[in-house]
Amino acid sequence: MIKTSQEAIDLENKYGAHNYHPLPVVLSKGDGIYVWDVEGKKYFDYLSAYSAVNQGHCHPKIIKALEDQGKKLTLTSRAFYNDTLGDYEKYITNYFGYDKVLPMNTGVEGGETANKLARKWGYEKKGIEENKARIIFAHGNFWGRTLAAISTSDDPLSYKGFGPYMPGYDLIPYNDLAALEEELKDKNVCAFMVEPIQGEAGVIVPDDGYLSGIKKLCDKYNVLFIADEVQTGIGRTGKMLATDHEDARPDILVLGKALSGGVLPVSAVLADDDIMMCIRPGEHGSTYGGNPLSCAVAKAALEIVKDEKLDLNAQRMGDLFRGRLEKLKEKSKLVKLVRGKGLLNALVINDTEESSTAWDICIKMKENGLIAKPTHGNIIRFAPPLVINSDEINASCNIIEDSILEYESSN
Ligand code: IF1
Repeated sequence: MIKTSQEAIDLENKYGAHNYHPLPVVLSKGDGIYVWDVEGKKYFDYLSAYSAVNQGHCHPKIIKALEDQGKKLTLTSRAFYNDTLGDYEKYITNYFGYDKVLPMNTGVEGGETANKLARKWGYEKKGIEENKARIIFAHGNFWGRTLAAISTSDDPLSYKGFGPYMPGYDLIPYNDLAALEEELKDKNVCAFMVEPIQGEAGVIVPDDGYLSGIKKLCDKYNVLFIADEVQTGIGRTGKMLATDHEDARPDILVLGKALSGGVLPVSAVLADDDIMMCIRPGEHGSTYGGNPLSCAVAKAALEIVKDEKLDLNAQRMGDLFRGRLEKLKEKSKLVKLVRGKGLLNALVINDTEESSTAWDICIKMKENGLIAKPTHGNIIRFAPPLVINSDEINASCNIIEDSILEYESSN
C-alpha cells in the first residue's frame, strides 16, 4: 500500500516504462471535478484525463452500471451474442443518428477502424484500384500512438524512430479548404480524417465554415469525411459533437474517451449502412470490442450527458472561463492568447515553445490546488469535467490568475 507520493513516484520510475513525464503529483481519489493526492491535498482537475472524464470522476450512475453489470457478465467475445450489445447499439446509433456502430476499445482503435472502413468503401463503392486508396490528414493531427497513427503525424516526438511508415497517407494544412479541394480531385482519395478542433496541437479552433466546407467538398468529390471526435465529442465543446456547431455531419464518426466517462476504455465508430456494410464477418474485430461491461458503462455515460445537459453547461461555463482569462491578458504579459470552444480551452504563454514557463506555471498552479498540463511547449490546455459550475469556474480562475501573477512577480 502506497503511503507517500514519493514512494509512488519511485516505484513508477523503477518498475514502469518511462514513456511519460508526469507532473509531480500522485493522485489517489477522484470525485466530480476534484482529485486528491496521497497526502490528501485537493485539486481542481483541469485535464479530465485529456477529456475522458467529462461526466466527473467516479460518477455514481456510471459506477452503479459498472457494479451491476460487473456482477452479472463482463465479457463474452463476439463469438457469441449477448443481451447487452444490441440494446447498446440501438441506443448509441439513435443517440447520434447513424444506421450502425462498430464497437472498439481505445480511441486509436476507433481511428484505425475508420481508416479500414474508408479504404474498403473506396475499393468496393468508389472503385479505387486495389492498394491505391489514399486518406488525407491535416498537419498537427493527433489520433493515437499506433504505427498507422504516427504515420500521419508531423510531430517528431510521435513518429521519429518508429519507421517505416504506413503508405497511402498525406497531409495538408489544417483549416485550409483550398488545399483540401486540391487533394480531393485525385480519384484515389477515399477519405479526409480530421479533428473538428485540434486538441494535442494546442486547441486549434478552425475558422467558422471550415467544418461545413469539408462536408461540402467531400460530398462534391465522393470522399468520406471522417471526424475524429475522440477528444472533442460527448459535450466537450459546448455541443454534443464539435461537428454539430455547423452543417457538417461526418460520414464516419469516431468516439472514445468520455464515451465511458473515464471508467474503462470504450470507443465507437458510427456510419450508415452503405459504408458500414463494406466490412463483413471475420474482417475486423477485437476481443473486448462491445463487451457487456463496456456497453453498460457507455450507455450510462451517454445518458448522463443528456440528463444533466452537460453540452449546454460546457458552452456556458466555457464562455465564463474564457471571459475571465481574457481579463488576465490585461494584468499579465505572460498571457498571450486564450482560445477554445466550450470547456476545451488553452492559454498560450508569451514565451518560446522550448521555454519551461508553461510547465513552471503548471507547477505553481498545482501548489495552489489546480492541476493542468502543458501541451506543446508554451500552451496550457484547460479542460475540466463538464459538470463544473460557475462558482467553481470562478474559484479555479482565481487560482490560475494568482499562480500566473505569482510566477511573473518571482521571475
Ligand atoms: C497519449 C495527446 C490528447 C486524441 C484524439 C484519438 C486519440 C486521442 C483527438 C487516441 C488521444 C490522448 C492520448 C494520450 C494523451 C492524450 C492526448 F496529448 F496525446 F494528444 F488528448 F491530446 N484522437 N489522446 O486526443 O485515443 O487511443 O489514447 O484512447 O497518448 O499520451 P486513445
